[in-house]
Amino acid sequence: MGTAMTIKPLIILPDPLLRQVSKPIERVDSDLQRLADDMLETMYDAPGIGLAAIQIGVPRRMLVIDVSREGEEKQPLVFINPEVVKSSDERSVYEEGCLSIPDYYAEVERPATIGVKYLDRDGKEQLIDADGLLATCLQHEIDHLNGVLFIDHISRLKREMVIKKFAKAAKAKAI
Ligand code: GNR
Ligand code: NI
Repeated sequence: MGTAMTIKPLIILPDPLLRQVSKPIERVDSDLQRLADDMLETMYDAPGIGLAAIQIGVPRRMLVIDVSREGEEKQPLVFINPEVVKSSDERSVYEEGCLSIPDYYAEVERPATIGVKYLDRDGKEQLIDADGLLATCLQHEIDHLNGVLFIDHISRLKREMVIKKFAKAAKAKAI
């Protein structure tokens, strides 16, 4: 029985996979748990505080998050088929980045607090009230499940500049 986790290659802009809507997960089995563990390993290696399955090329509705700080105990979280069931009128602004859009950062405004219903790594239904960085990160990841990127929340001018830059870089790499 192999238990070693695998670091998977990340999908980068402008890969059209990032615009795909991910499909619900029908069964939480050992294959899915292995995928969750590989996603956590890939996220920690990057390093990042969240990762959606589509970022490693799997169009399924699962994401992982760990917003614990460096030096603190790790707090890996697995969210399967997450659904936002409530969100606050209060907004908060964070400087966001994305492992699929390396080295670009921008401020994004989102609901400060959200409630999310999901299945955990054991397939058990859970409800979480999230605020702060966890709320922001959860919304960033749930966006990925719907083919939405954080640059979709910034100005059109900035977004088009970023997309152009990454399209150019991909073209140069292909030669
Ligand atoms: O590592 C990440 N950091 C981050 C910072 C602010 C808001 C969202 C994030 S998520 C990002 C990892 C990632 O791209 N997840 O999809
Ligand atoms: Ni991202």
